[in-house]
Amino acid sequence: MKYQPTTTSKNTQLKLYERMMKPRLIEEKMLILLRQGKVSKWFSGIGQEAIAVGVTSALKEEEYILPMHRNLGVFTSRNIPLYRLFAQWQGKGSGFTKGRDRSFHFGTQEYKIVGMISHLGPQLGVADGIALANILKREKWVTAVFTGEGATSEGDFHEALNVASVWNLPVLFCIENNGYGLSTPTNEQYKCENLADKGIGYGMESHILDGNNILEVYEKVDALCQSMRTNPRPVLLEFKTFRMRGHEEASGTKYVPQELMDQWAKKDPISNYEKFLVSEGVLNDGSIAQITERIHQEIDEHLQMAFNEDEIPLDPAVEINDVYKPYDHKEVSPGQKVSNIRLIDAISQGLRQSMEQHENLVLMGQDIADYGGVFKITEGFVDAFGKDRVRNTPICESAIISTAMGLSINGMKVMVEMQFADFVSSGFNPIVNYLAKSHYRWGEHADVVIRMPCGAGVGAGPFHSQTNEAWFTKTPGLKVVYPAFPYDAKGLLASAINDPNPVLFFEHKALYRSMYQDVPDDYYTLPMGKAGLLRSGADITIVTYGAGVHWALELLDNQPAINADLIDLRTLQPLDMDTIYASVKKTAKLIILQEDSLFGGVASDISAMVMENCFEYLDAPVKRVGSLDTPIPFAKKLEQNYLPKERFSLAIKELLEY
Ligand SMILES: Cc1ncc(C[n+]2csc(CCOP(=O)(O)OP(=O)(O)O)c2C)c(N)n1
Repeated sequence: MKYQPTTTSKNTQLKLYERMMKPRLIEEKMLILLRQGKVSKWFSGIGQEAIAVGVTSALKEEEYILPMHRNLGVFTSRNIPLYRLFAQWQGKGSGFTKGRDRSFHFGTQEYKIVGMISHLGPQLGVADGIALANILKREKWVTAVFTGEGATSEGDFHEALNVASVWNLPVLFCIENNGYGLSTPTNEQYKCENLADKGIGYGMESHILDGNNILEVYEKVDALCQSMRTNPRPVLLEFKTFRMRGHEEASGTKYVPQELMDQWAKKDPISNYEKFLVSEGVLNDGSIAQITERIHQEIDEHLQMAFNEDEIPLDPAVEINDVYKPYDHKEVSPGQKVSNIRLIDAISQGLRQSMEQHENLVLMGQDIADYGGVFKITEGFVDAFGKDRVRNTPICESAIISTAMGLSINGMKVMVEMQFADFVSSGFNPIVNYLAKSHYRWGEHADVVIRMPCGAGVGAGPFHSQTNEAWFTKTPGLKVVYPAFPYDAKGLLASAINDPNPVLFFEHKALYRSMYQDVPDDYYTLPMGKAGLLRSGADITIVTYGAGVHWALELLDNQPAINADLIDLRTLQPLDMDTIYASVKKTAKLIILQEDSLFGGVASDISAMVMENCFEYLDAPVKRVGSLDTPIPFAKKLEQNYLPKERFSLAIKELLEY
């Protein structure tokens, strides 16, 4: 292997050598421990050290780096004490996840490292968000993110590169092309000659680098970072390298031709560099032995510390308490002056006032800037707050949700508008796996509200009518808000934005322009997790939310003989079970009405909890009423037939007569 004449100082040359040796020697130790059953899975980066070490060494300490599963050199080059890494791999308390996640699946704000989630691709969009926050804060920093060549086949790769390019974000996208994605060779993964060529399609500068040559990696990345700091732009780098061991240790390398192994063994980034440094007089046998011995000693000492550490004590309350970031709701009382406005106006007003409250709040969504969004909720916002904070996005829900995560990691608050709640399925993965799980996994909250225009009754068919809250109430780590009235919507939206946890905020489209109420003009907040008791009666409890509230009110207005408690849940996570229990203990009968199709919805869980906790108080089985278990049909009569409004009045009659 050839090393070009170098501008890198001898000191740095030596530092780079030591930085590559450390992960190599750690890995060699881990392979022994793995065979002894003392560590769990191991993803080897042997032979790829020059990339992680070179890129990390070219970045400043303040600059975020987002590594993958073969990038131990990122963690060691940021000088994380080794015992903390070892503890992480053993699931011990000194690690970064309280034993909740394994290997490199963690981040640390202290070292400005944001680790991966298993799904690989979302990492790239998170880098976009971090870089965008830097731009908005006028910080001239680069963000580096890694991906394997296999994960470039994920839509997230395409989406994240496109967003970075359209928004001109200073992200260094580093593809480690190591020949195989698990057992799949590159020719079964992509068809172009070089992955760097994909840069052209995104209008993005790209380069191919020899990933096994530390000086080439370090010098080129260093020069690029300097240039990106003064002239912010994304850059795509393809590092050619090779995976010298199995996908993970247990899986072997039988499918890799021996010639390839032999050919790449000759290109080992450490032994070649070592020879070069010896020839340059930077290293000699004595100093090599000294460095090796010093690192071995450090590894042994720190391993002992990790082994000596006790297992994490079990405490279910600690586990439950760490799912959400603790947050004290601050009540801001509504002012006296009110105006009679529609649900849609209340949401728009609440959002506008939150933009005034929080200078770091950024809005993102399709067509939300000059166009004002398809429902016009952000109309006029660009004039008031500028295009930096009110951002039109390309059509790429997954990358935008990941970008929102990155913005939050880097100190911003975010509201993402789904054009329709139905389209959230295209951003489902980062919501349920990244936003929802980060606080529990490594203590990183996701300060993101996702607004969800939802619901049927507008003749919009299967893909513009769903009320898909149950996809999210199932997922620990998310909060779910579902107001039925303008007053609640405005106050709860302000609270959702204040809350540092991820919140899905459902807004019923059929109520947007039909529902009026006197709403305070000024900013105010309402607490989450408090249901509203809209009517009081002794004979039956009706629990519902969203459009269901208005169906129930209509029924009670038309049939005054029905003597019911009517509970509007307002938020589904947290869920106010106390109000439900208290009412059921009084009325002895419960009917739960939801617009969502029946099976697996919120009503089912409420029913189960009431059966478990109030069985002795009940005079009849709990009744659930929901939509048909079909997709939502378009034609008016079919849609009416699908929705539970008619069935609700029959069911309540039956239950009263039970
Ligand atoms: C969405 C998703 N699909 C599949 C997997 C299983 N998986 C984990 S790593 C991997 C191969 C990744 O290959 P590449 O991106 O080239 O990275 P490398 O492992 O070669 O470093 C696969 C298939 C996963 N983790 N996530």
